[in-house]
Formats: sequence, C-alpha cells, structure tokens
Amino acid sequence: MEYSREALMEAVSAQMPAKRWQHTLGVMATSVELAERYGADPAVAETAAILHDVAKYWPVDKQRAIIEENGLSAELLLYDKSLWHAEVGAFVAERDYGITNPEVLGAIRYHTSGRVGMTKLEKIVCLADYIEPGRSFPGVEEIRRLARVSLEEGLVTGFDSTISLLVQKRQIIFPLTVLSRNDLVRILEEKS
Ligand code: DGI
Ligand code: FE
Ligand code: FE
Repeated sequence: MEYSREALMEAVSAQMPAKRWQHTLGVMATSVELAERYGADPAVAETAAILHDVAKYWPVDKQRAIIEENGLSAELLLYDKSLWHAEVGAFVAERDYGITNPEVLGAIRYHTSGRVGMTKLEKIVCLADYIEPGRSFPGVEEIRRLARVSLEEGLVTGFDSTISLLVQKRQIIFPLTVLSRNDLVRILEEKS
C-alpha cells in the first residue's frame, strides 16, 4: 500500500503520545533543512524522519518478538531496550507502510546507534534527532552550531554527548555507537 505524506503522518502520529509527535515534526523540519544544506533529497529525508520513531512506544515485548521472529539483529537484544525501536522501526516501515527505498530504511535503522560508513541521509536523520528545535540538553547549542559546519562535526559531538552520558550513569554502551563515533573521528582527521 502506498501512503501519501499526509496519510503516513496520520498513521504514525496515532502510534505515539502528542509530545513524541511534536518531536517527530521537529525532526522532519530539521531533516529537510539539513538535506537542503548538504545536498540530499529533502522529500526522502522527510519520509525517513516521519517514520524514525514509529516503534518507540510499542511495548518492548512486541519489539523483542519482532526482532526474534524476523531475524533482525539479535545482538541488539543484549543491549538497552531504548535501542530496539530503530531496528524495529525500519522493519515496520517496510512491512506496514510499504517503504522500499533502502536509503530511507537505513536512516530509520541506524538513527540511534549510527553505523560505520553512514550514508549522508543516515547522518542527516541521526543529527536532526539530536538538534530538532524541541530538544534541550546540555551541549545541544554546540551541536546545533557544529551542524552548520558539517554533518560529521555535528554528529560526532552528538555521539560524544550520548557516550559521555552513558559513562556518567555507568550504563552499557552498544559497541556500534562507539564504532560509529570512531568512524566519524577518522573521517574528520582525514579531512584535516
Ligand atoms: O528515540 P529518541 O529519544 O528520539 O532518540 P534516540 O533514538 O537517539 O535514542 C534513544 C535512547 O537510546 C537515548 O535515550 C539514548 C539511548 N542510547 C543511545 N545509544 C545507546 C543508548 N543507550 C544505551 N544503553 N547504549 C547505547 O549505546
Ligand atoms: Fe529514536
Ligand atoms: Fe527521535
């Protein structure tokens, strides 16, 4: 089934509290802005943004079942539940919303952890998730500033803030988050 932009927004918004939908609207607007600035397709970026947190409020048992029953990343189940909705979201986007564009599915799948070799669209949605207008956390203004320098400068600072917070709270870090962060540092070193 093909969803229009409006039908997709309505279907996704029905699956989350109003506040999370406001966040999604922010990620949409910021993804479009970043796509325009950095030369990606704004409509494709917006579609990924609409769906990026589609599974965020699904019961965790349902999320776990989807991962187990569909051969998704079993490794993810060994790490924090808050990581699961990204992988589940990509699956749901394809199964329930007929999304076939692998760029969109990748941007949903990797919006929380990142990955090594992130595409431009993946960086855009992941960075927009950090800096959309509704976000307020220590360091967000600096990430917003760096997002105007480059996608990599903004995103590496975002990952650093997540990793620092996890370390402060002595939480387990999903290894891919560290690998993604290192990959961006390497890209920036090679640029300079
Ligand atoms: O879904 P959002 O709240 O918009 O944002 P998100 O998808 O980037 O992040 C969801 C949560 O995942 C966030 O509170 C931080 C957490 N997180 C990100 N990476 C890791 C992580 N939690 C753990 N334990 N380990 C990680 O590596
Ligand atoms: Fe998310
Ligand atoms: Fe989000």
